[in-house]
Amino acid sequence: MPTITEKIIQAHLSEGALQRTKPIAIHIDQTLTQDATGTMTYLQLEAMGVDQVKTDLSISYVDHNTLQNGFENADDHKYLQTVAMKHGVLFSRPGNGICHQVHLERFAKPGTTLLGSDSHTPTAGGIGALAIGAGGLDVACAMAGRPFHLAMPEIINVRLHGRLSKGVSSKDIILKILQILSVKGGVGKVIEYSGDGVKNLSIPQRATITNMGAELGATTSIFPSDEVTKEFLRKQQREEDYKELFADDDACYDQIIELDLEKLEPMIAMPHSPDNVLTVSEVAGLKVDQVAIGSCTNSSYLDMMSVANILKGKMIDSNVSLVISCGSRQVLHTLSSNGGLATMIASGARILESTCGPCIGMGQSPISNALSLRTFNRNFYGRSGTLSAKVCLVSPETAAASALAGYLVDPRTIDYELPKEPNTLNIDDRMILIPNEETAKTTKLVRGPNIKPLPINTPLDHEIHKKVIIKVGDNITTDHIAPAGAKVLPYRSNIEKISEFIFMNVKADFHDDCLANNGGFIVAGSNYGQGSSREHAALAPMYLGIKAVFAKSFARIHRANLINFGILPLTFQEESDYDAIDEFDELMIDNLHNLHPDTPLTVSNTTKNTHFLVNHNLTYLEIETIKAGGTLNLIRLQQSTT
Ligand code: MIC
Ligand code: SF4
Repeated sequence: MPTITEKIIQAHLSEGALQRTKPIAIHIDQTLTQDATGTMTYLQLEAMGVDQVKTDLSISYVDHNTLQNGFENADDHKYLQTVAMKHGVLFSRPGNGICHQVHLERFAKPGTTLLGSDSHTPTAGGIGALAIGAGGLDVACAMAGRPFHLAMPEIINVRLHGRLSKGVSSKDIILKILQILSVKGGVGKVIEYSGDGVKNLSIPQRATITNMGAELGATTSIFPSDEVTKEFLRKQQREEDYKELFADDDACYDQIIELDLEKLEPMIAMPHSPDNVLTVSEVAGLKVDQVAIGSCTNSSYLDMMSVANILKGKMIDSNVSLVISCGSRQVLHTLSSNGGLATMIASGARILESTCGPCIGMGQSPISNALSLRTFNRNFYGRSGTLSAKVCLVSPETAAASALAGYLVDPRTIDYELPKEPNTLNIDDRMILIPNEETAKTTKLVRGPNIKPLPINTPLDHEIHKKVIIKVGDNITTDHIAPAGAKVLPYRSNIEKISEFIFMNVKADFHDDCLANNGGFIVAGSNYGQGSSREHAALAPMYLGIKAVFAKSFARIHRANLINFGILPLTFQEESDYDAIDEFDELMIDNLHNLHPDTPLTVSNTTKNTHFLVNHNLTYLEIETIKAGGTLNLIRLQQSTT
């Protein structure tokens, strides 16, 4: 009877039972980090006093902050390399590729659990791994051998039928699902794929779909592991990692969505949300200024070869800037051997290194008021670095065809050759450093001046009386809270500095108002904290004295991050209570030392002389964590009593 998700969870269960929405804990087999979240993760691992990681495999990728326009990025990389070699973590050097693409190619295994300090960790669901994105502290805990806590997800079954038509890609499948479910439709859920259409999708195509499950807010997404998976692993010279994995025929799902691939059209997510989806044909003809191809969503060999085949023998439009980044050194190297890269260069494409690059605003900000077509997964306001730009998300085929034309083109209307799977791949893992006993003994940690000590919260007060520093609406992303981009990312290891940028594009005074009022509260609408797993969006507000967030609802990873750093995540019982609060109202919460699961809290608005009830939905463990002032404090308390 079990689904794929239930099979993997059952095999890894360390606490609880498989009852939907109830708290469970699972053993984690593999972890991954990337540099933008990794420095904090390893500082936290060090703070826990862990000598050697306890997982089957932990790997640290450097793929986000690679501009190095100053010493900060390079210093972070050196710290990451040394801390990895000291504590038994593999290290994928800058240039080796984007974490999710490399992990899919070289390490992800069907049937295993993977926890990554990046929200797109579910990319590995394409190969049948239960791959979950989390805050860095949760990943550090997993490396320390602790189980990962989550609510047993509900499971949505998406049944794919038939085969995609030429010009329609797996990106269009996930954009269609986003149109159906929206950016909060997956919260607390796993999206499990099945149907006769699955066998017609390659592993990277499946991974594009599970990658953008993050945009649904889903806990993760997963595909079966079948003959296609086996063949992919064989080409990657790791057939021994194959394990067949299907849901039972009578598996029970909470919701079923049927999708006919033959009827699907090219889709486009319009600004500024991945669920603002239309068909390309509805908006074809829009003038395009920039096209960016790559990111962990669409940078596989087949994606790149579709692009090369479309560009072949043609020149891009004179008003379009086309940038391309391959997802991994393996893809780039293979393209350089088979002529695909030469085709791209000849067409006028600007080739970037195999990193996240423009996806996280590390360069290539488009011109003012631009329409930028990107094969990425997020088009949140401001993420490209140009506030006035309109970023749309499309498939590689739509992107390449539009780069040639200078306007948005439905790729079904053009002629090109469909790419074929390569016979051989350039497999070369020498950019991945492997730790051993010797490196553990002899490596000296290198901590550059930008790497500042971890700020730690104080235990929870019994009564908190503070002002509302900011009130925001629905679907606030962690990009709104803690923006990325070339100016900010170098400070990911320096919380004092990064706290100056919190809510920068929403309310520029947020930082100063926090300081002037000795911290305060945040009030938000639904799905607060969607998007990136960056724990800086909790850690920096904590540093500024934020004690609680009152929201209509929370995104999963951000809620966990708030708890990890001792900030109360509270939900309104009534919409009208949200409406009645204004910025700078003073709120008072008391009786906090008597927090109990399922018991609401009474909040007094002392400015307006009113009261309202909020839920906290905290488990016993989460209550202990918040009371201690966060996970690290709780671990220290536990260590001092054993
Ligand atoms: C993103 O796509 O937003 C990021 C950058 O990869 C983040 C992680 C980060 O902020 O460092 C994510 O997806 O979790
Ligand atoms: Fe990197 Fe973009 Fe993928 Fe995040 S979404 S991991 S920034 S490529």
